[in-house]
Amino acid sequence: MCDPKTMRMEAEKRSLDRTDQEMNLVTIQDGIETAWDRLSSQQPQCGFGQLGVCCNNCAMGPCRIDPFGEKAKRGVCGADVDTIVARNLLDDLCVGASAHSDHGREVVEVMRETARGQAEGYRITDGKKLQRLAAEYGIPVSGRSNEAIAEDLANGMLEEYGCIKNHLQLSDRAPEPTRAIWEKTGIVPRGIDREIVEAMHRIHMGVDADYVNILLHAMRTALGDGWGGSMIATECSDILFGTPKPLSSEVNLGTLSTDKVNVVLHGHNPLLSEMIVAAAEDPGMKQYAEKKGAKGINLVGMCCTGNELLMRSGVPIAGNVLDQELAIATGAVEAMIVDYQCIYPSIPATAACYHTRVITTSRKAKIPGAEYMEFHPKTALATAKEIIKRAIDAYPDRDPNRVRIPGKPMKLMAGFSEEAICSALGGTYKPLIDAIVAGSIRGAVGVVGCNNPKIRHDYGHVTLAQELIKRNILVVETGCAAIACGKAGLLLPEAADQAGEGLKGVCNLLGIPPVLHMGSCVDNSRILVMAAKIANELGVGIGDLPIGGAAPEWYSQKAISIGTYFVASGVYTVLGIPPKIFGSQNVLTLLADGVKGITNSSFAVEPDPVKAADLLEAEIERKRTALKI
Ligand code: BF8
Repeated sequence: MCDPKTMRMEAEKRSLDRTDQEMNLVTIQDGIETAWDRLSSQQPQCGFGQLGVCCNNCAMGPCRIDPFGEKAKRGVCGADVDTIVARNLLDDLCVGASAHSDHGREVVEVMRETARGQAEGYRITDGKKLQRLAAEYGIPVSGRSNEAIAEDLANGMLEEYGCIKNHLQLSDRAPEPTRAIWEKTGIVPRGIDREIVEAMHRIHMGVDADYVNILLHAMRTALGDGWGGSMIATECSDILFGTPKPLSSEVNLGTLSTDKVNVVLHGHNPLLSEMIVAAAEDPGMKQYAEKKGAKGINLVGMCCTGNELLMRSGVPIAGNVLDQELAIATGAVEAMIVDYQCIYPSIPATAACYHTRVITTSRKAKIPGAEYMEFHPKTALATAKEIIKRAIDAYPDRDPNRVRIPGKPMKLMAGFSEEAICSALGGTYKPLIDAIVAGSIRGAVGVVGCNNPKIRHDYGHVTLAQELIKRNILVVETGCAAIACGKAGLLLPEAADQAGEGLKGVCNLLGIPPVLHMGSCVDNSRILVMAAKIANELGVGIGDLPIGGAAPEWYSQKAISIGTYFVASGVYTVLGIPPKIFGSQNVLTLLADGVKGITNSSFAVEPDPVKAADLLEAEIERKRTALKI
């Protein structure tokens, strides 16, 4: 591809955002390999794999079912296509639920170490939330220090991972009609790790072969993530670092600086990134940067750890998951500091083309070619300073002739925790409910999830959000979806001009955007809590509400878990990328239709975001009619 016009067309085809297009062009011109190139080199991708009909679980295999011919209708063990497809889906879901929940466990452990005075630099920031949570767990608060309460709360939450009481406290936040459905169907989550371990057991050859039974357990495992591990991650992060409130900041690759040390914080857990922010504020660090010729230190976020920092401290965010290579290709990144999840293993190879240092920090996520600096709560601040120092040390190696920072940052508004939304409404959801009942707002949709190079970068998120707000449907977002809409200017109050008259009026009245940034992917739990509170006010289940969910560009197993706990909680969910289940008509029918009879919600697959908006709107109207509003 050497013709400049062709290269530009390819760059524009890859991404929606101008700054991303500019950097795509640079990578194409300079031959810097990205996910788009690797996707192309993988073509054609395995058709059996896409249908979910391969089984590589045991040494009698690998097997694959021929979905079209008469031969090979069962694996060597005798599993048919329904069993194999359902088992594979549960396997993927477990990976996603584990990622969220293990992240949550680390936050609780640090909360406990903080309470015991064993974690350097951490403190209890939101004492009120701590006390509210303690009350939910039945922990006495009167006359006790925050530290004593936090230690008990951490122990109570950690117990729920293994769980001998067979009950997750925070699942009681779900409305009674929703919990009754779980009870009746036998999908009440009994523990966070427990459901995942049981799922692994069921996947073993010769255990669960009934696809319905397997999929019901998938729901239970996902509920343990949404109402357990993820919710714990969100709540304890708020306790330690503060519950987000509306604030302004900036987004896109233009947030990188031409004359400061650029440090990109990429990954998921705020435990690391919050300490890096604290370390970078040390005046000694700034002086050190100046000594090396820089004008200071510019911290920017990426992916969900970026969302965590943006939500609480307004740290600018450089981009979402498909931006990680593009950021390095600006030639202006001194260090990319990562913990875990969604970090391309090839990042050190990309960084090797520049002066960029990739620093891994988690014992469970090492990457060959990266520098490793193990991060422990006990010595967190000291390690964070050492990491910043390494970033500064790279600054003199920056080649100014190779620096290409594209465009200007886009402004945005973020920080819409569930508490912040409720307080923007005046401390109660009544005004929102009134607007929904009156029809000026038809309903709400959570647009969540990743980027996937199979879909034009950000196109799915942005187009779907635009379509929904036009139809007076409020959009709440998390993860890479929120970053995509931030780049497109949809997280600004002025974006209400793109909304239908009813939604526009409400947004203008409250001074909020029509697309609300609710946080990282574990913060989808904030959406659950909001839905539960609204359902409780109306005296109905979540499945009765005129709401929906969508993951237009998902790639991650975490998204499978999120989508499944949405559906199991009663939220109709549209996926933009087909999950690997199309090899089994039975699995497909159950998830797209059969489940409706259980949770009054289901999955749909629709790659075209305009058609996805049609589906979501139709579902919202169906629910409105049933509610007689
Ligand atoms: O947890 S949205 S690509 S960054 S998986 Fe990853 Fe997907 Fe982005 Fe956050 Ni969520």
